[in-house]
Amino acid sequence: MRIGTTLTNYIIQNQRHIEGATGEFTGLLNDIAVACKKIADLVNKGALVNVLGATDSRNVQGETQKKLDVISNELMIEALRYNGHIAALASEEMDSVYHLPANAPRGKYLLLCDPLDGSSNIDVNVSVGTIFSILKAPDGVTNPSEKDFLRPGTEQVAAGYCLYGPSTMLVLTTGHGVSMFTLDRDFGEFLLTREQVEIPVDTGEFAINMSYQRFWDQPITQYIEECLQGADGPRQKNFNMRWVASMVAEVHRILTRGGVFLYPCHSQLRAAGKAGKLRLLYEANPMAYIVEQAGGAASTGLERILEVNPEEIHQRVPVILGARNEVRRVDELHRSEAG
Ligand code: AHM
Ligand code: MG
Repeated sequence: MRIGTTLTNYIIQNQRHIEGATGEFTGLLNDIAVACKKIADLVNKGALVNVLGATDSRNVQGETQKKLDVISNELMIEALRYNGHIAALASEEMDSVYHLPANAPRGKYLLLCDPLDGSSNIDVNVSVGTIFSILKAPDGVTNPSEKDFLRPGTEQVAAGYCLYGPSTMLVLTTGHGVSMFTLDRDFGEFLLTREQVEIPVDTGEFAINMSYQRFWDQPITQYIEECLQGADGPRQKNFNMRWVASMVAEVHRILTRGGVFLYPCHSQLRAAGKAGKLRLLYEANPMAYIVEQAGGAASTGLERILEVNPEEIHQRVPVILGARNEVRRVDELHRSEAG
């Protein structure tokens, strides 16, 4: 499609690939884009509009919520509530499923989102992002319950993220490759800037939070050790390392110049309920879908992320994603450990 095409036009033209799609899908993506533009505006204004810092509340995972976490969640709900494109919504910032008001029209989609991922970075003016995953509501269900959201990532109709960085960018897949749109603030529109994104199968760059090294399982310890040995070790090449602590920024870097990202399970912390950090339904699944659509791979080490059967809405999962050959190597190490 032509570079500079608006997101709306792009979606309308793409909708024909989606079985049974009506204008509802276009409407839903437009709603999400509107919420993202509003969040982008606040992230951009920051201290000028008093949105930095923390609230007194904690989310269901016990994490202190930032003001912008709460505001972004409200903006997402506000953009979707009365438009008739979704049947319900689930978010990192809400304990349970958000049910639409009784008088709101129902749509056929379910939205899962992390309204502002990487929010520990907000106050230090480093990139953050919104992540979203779209599922179809089961036929005939107008008031979905939590179990209707518990579906493997392979069932996603679309997934995307919006990165609030030096540019605001919306990255989207509907299962036919990955496209990138950049927000033109003069027009107030997301315009297509890149299509058919491809992640190189090999890389010399990994991303992991090294401070948890003592909690890693053996396969992760061995993989990182191999990378660190560089040209003198079994990999016979040097690796560089990055850690932004903002998954959206890490995935965006990987889509742009390659790399592998790891947020493994911290087995020794498992008893304390810390088996990894990232949530399956609204962080790992949408990112895994995008990465696979760009020719990369996404695994827990033991299985393809998109095939994990969810048991609860805020479930956590180990995440290894990016360059296909690196993810394969990590999988191989897990398999040889399992014998
Ligand atoms: P959040 O949803 O509470 O912002 O947490 C998710 C973020 C990811 O974006 C990032 O990869 C990770 O947390 C960083 O975690 P850590 O601080 O352990 O390095
Ligand atoms: Mg998050």
